[in-house]
Amino acid sequence: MATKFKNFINGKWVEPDSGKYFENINPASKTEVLGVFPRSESSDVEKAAQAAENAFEKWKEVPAPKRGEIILKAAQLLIEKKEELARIATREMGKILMETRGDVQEGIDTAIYMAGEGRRLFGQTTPSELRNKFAMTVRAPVGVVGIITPWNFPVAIPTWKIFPALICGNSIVFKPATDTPESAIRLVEILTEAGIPDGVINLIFGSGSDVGKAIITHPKINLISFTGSSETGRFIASECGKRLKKCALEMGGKNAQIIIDDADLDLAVDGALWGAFGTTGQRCTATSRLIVHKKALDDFSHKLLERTKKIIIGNGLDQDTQMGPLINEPQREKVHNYVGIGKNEDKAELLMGGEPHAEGKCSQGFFYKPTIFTNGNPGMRIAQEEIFGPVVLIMPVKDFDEAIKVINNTQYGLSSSIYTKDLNLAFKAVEKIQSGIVYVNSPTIGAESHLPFGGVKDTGNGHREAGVTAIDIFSEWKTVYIDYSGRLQKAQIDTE
Ligand code: UN1
Repeated sequence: MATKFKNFINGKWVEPDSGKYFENINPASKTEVLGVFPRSESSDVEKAAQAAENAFEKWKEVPAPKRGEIILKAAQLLIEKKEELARIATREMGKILMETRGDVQEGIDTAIYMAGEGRRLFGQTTPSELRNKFAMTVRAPVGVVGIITPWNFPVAIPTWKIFPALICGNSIVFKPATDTPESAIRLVEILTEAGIPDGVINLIFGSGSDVGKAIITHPKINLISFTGSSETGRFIASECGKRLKKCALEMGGKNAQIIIDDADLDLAVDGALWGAFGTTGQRCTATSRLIVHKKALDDFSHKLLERTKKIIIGNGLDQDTQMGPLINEPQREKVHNYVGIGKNEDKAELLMGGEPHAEGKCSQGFFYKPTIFTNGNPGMRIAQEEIFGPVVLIMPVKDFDEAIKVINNTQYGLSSSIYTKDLNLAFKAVEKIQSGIVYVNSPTIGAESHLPFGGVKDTGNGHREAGVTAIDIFSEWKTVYIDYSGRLQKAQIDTE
């Protein structure tokens, strides 16, 4: 019998009002049920929001350095439980252990960074335009925040949101993805063990259409922080817009790596493999386009194919596995559907893969072969739409200028990369590429937790997670003027 898990409201594990549950299965072995989790409804969100609102009153009064000490304790517990958490995450979402260890490490890094923010949370002091008047800014919490997270980074992405939210003094209603619920349970257990008071973090399981929508529209929830598709992000933005509610959205990507003909091609292939097939291509930052200078095309494509053929596909818990399954059957169907579209697109040529991988034990999971198309051009749907799978398109270009045009020819703008030994071209690329993150001589994945993370165009709505910019999401600026002149001074009017 699979374990039955519960929601977490006001410091207690509680059944959902509906009394209904859903099963979560292992994408590498679909007959393996990992647990049953609440199918919650808006009434559960209501209780969580009320608990969060009550808890906020006390939590915001706790000095930020003290909040930081609790977060540091959570970092220590994450370090102790890193392996256990990584294994849970691999079983839930399929990526290989090396990667889920990295996922947990990103959570640890964020916790350590945000614990330190408790002793910074800097405002500004600046001269007033008037005499005997003092001007400064301080940060205030936003209140109750709604956190809605995807399954591809079941530890890192929730921590990117939860730790800055907590250090700023907010309380939380957290809805994790339905494919990775146990990772969320373990994270909340760690926070509780570290000393986060009852009601400050509340965890509600269920679908986006029930629980997600109830969080987004709830009048007591003042901010929504979401990572997921641009389609859902648009819905959230419009619902928040109607209510004048702040929302920070991290959405899709169609990230590309440029390979100039002077590049170290072996290094560029290392980067392309990691970028395109790491996490089975299921990262917002995954490389889905390889923009290759014509002179390097044959060599690069040949090296890439030879290396891709050697990728070992399998259960992420097995030591030898290099690429795990896709998250679920609908995602595999979506990927396969895009492969079909690619095959029918004018001039695109399938070099390898393009079908499910169902050999041996893999027949039990949602595996898909690493897939490479070539002869791509920006007009193709597989060059424009986010696939979120192990599918990459090679796009030949005649020179640097064309490469820049092609890389920018997308509705998205998260992460980009260029491989070249020419310093001038590297700097030109940094300037001209329209994306939130640019890498030189490294792949499109590899963001670090103390630097801003996010994108332009349809990838984001102007916010950046991680680093100090996350503090801007989870706090409000308060501007303070202190007049110690003892008389009425009129800004913009008095001259003395
Ligand atoms: C994501 O894909 O949603 O740079 C986050 C990276 C990771 C974070 C990715 N550190 O790929």
